[in-house]
Amino acid sequence: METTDTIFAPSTAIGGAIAIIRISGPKISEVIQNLLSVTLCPRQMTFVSIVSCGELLDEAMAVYFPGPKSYTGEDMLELHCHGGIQTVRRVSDALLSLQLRPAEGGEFTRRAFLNGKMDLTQAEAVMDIINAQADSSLRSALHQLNGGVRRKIESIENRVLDLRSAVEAAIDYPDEAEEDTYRELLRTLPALIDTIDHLIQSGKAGRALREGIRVVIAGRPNVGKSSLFNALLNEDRAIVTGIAGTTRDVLDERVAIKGVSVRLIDTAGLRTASDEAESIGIDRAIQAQKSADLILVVLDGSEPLTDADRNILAKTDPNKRIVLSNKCDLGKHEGADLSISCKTGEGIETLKERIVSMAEPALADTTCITNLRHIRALEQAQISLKEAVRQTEPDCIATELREASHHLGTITGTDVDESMLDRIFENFCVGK
Ligand SMILES: Nc1nc2c(ncn2[C@@H]2O[C@H](COP(=O)(O)OP(=O)(O)OP(=O)(O)O)[C@@H](O)[C@H]2O)c(=O)[nH]1
Ligand SMILES: [Mg+2]
Repeated sequence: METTDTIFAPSTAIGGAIAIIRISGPKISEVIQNLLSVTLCPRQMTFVSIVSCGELLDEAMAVYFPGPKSYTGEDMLELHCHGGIQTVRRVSDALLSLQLRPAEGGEFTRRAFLNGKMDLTQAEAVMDIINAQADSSLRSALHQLNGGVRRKIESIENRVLDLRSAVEAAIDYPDEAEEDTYRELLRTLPALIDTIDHLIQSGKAGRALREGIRVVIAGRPNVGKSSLFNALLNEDRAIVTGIAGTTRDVLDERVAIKGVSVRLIDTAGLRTASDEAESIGIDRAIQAQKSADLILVVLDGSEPLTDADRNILAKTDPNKRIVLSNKCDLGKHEGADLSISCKTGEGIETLKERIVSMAEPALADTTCITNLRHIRALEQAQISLKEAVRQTEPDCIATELREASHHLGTITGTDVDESMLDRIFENFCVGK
């Protein structure tokens, strides 16, 4: 793509103390000459007056990054102006009058990709970093920015490429030796398919966890589930009463617990329902438990265990639950994992730590591929490779392998078209 025009955009949010305007393209020297009338040392912040048509627009700091040692790989200039919409407007007008163009969302990063400063997974990581809601998402995006995903995909791409050259050699020079070479390599294909499968599965799991681990609060009526829901959310979200059967529907709220994104789910108390609404609520509670990453089983410490409690304990997986003895201000069950009181707040902090520590091993794996586009492309590549295993004719095998290479190439960006780039960068913010 031709990138001969010079683009600019404010890169900071309106309303801050400082507004950074980024400029990239061949007209940087002209901008410096016309608006700053100083010589800027590369990569050195310099105090400047921005003057257009004899009028002072702002006193600012400027940094000049000559290409290719810049973010986009082109000549770049950053103007650190005073914040506020008027300054940004006046400087933008001056840049427009020099025939510069306002940048589209993600255009700086798109240029960085097109100029070979980063591969596509790294370009996408830039946006993931900006959008990261939880600490674990940020860490995984940084790993991606660092080339972690690219390296993984490239190693798979190389193995497919080796196989392709062997098969294509056997097509071009059909003799026994060539045939043996590629048959040998073909035997390694199932292992490669397994590797891809592992990447897809761990990627999907990691993705789900990053979107929020599902923590379901379960227990018989009136033990304090909704009180716990409110305590973990730090707000009075669910209705709490002394009457058993208060919660009817499933309540679902997002909360960050010590940097981990959690989908907290309050459910109806499990018992024989007294009416239709409660019965539906109980069915939903059972469904919610099935899809939980973690279940908080709440017992009422002020009362002896009942059959309903024992039933819930029997039906939940000990590896996926924390058994809580609530109302410890009144009494406790010794067999529980932790005693808490939603009334006094006792044990709630410890509970938060336990929730996070149960989720952490999975979240600590920052190396998994969590971008949906990458997962989809891996799935496509896997389909082609499986097809290659099934084929017997070298021609057909080569076709499938080429297809697999193409799908892998779309991930790192060695094999993408304009429309795909448009789709990827359309969600970027302006100035990045
Ligand atoms: N003393 C004491 N009372 C509590 C505690 N936690 C909850 N309660 C009380 O227990 C009663 C039931 O609390 P809820 O949170 O509505 O219980 P629930 O498990 O959601 O009940 P259902 O929605 O009916 O299944 C309320 O009167 C709460 O005030 C606690 O730690 N100590
Ligand atoms: Mg409730």
